[in-house]
Amino acid sequence: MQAPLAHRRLVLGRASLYGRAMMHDPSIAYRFSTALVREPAPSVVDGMRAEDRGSPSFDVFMEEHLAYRAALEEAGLTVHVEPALPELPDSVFIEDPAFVLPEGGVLLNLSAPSRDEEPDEVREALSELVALTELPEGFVDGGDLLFTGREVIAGLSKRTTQEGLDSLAKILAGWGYPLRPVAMPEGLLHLKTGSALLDEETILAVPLLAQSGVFTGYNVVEIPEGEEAAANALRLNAVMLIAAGYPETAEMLSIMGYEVMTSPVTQAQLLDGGLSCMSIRF
Ligand code: CIR
Repeated sequence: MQAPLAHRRLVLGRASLYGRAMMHDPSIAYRFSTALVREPAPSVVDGMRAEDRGSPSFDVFMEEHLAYRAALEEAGLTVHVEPALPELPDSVFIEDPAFVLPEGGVLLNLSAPSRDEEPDEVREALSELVALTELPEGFVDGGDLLFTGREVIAGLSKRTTQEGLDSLAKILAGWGYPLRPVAMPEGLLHLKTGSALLDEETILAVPLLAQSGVFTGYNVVEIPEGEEAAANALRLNAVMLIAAGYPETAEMLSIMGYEVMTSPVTQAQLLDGGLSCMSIRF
């Protein structure tokens, strides 16, 4: 998709697919039929956060979760809802314990001790929907994995280890996808806290990540200053779903030709979460 002149300055590098051997149709990275989500439990108010800006309200979290599920459906996905797990406060962030590609899914290992039982809890539901394998060693959070259709860009965050990425790379190699580990700047929990796929050649990112060079080979669209939280977004079929409350980002993407939908995630944001973290899409 060609950016209009007003937004060309936001495009830092141009991707060229010329000459690249393509084994897969890269639009598989945003064509989805199914999502798995987990209801928040009342214990979500005790979820982890890097900085305490107040605890979420369970009632408002639930309302926003319902709106999120409706948005996924409106974007064309069938939503499977897993029951709340009161003993695991962060389990609503179901993206982290598993990673699913068109070829199958991988149950990951979470390094945060309060979250280490979450992969076990998604095993059953996910194995009914996709062929599932397990990460043999190391730690990887799903929030650090950005699938672009031709490769997986993987953030070496405080939660994700090189050992984990090495063992994930072996699984992905069997499916024909290279894994590219990238260093993460300070201040971002996960790679997808600060970036999202817009299309197979284009990534939306906070300036910190956009300017760090981790997205070499892609067009990079920078989030407007002050709206950094809008980078935790989701391309879902024809729709770009962004968090409500970021008008400059919404306008920029609309002008670029994307069909923008919004959904509020104010309570998830208090726990360093957002749109991407609350579902597994495939
Ligand atoms: C955590 O710290 O693990 C949760 N409070 C937030 C997880 C967000 N997940 C994501 O970005 N994929």
